[in-house]
Amino acid sequence: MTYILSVEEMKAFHEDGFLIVPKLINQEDVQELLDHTVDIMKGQVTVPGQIDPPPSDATIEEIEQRYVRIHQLHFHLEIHERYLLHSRILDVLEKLIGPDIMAMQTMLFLKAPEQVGQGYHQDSYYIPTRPDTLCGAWIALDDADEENGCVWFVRGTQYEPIHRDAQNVSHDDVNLNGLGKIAAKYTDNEVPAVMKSGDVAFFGGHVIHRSHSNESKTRFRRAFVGHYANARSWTHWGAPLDESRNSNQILARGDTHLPYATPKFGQNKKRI
Ligand SMILES: O=C(O)CCC(=O)C(=O)O
Repeated sequence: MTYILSVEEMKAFHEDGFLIVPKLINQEDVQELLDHTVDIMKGQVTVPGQIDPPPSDATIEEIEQRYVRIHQLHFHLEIHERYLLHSRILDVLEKLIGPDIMAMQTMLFLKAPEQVGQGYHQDSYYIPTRPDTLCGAWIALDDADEENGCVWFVRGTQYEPIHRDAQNVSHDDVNLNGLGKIAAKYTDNEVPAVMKSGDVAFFGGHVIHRSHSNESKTRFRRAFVGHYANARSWTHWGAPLDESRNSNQILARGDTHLPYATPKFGQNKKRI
């Protein structure tokens, strides 16, 4: 079913810099991705150079602590490509960044009990696009809250420039992280993205955000994150230097005058 974004939701995204769409992904889909994530955590899925089999004598706890997050598995795993291109995510993005959408990055967060968070950062610092149309889509696979290390967004920072001169971005010590001073200008505007599994948070590339460590002793905080931009923005990000702009980015919807990649697995597989 196509998701139709309401005027209120559009307004909230522009006013706050982020938008949480409740229940965008149905429980059957969330469960499929969660089951696969459990297989990854147990070492039942391996990707050479990225996910290695655990040592044969590793305990469950040791296995769970091996990875906090894993990047770009959609280049290797059909299921990750499929969720990167999930039609309900694209329905929302179409309204937020335009009908021509390129899919750029996936991250799978595992965040077992006591695993670390990530300090203040702006995603467009890492993934530049011109014009800057970057947008993240953060799918909660588990319920996420303050205890298990949900993401915190600083409202209003979508109008900040990308602070390229800030030191130690992503450092979790707010006094060392150069964006700490910028975030401090927005007192009371930092909000926890408390979400249920299947909810999706969309956030622009300039929005300052962070997450704290998982303080729970028993609960995971798993999430699947895609990063997207308008397919008519250009980028050298993620492409070998000798290749043309955008050549590594998948055209997820619409059209573009720029080069693009096609899905590796998607054409003949179940589309969602
Ligand atoms: O999930 C987290 O802990 C951080 C997420 C994040 O920074 C991102 O998706 O850009």
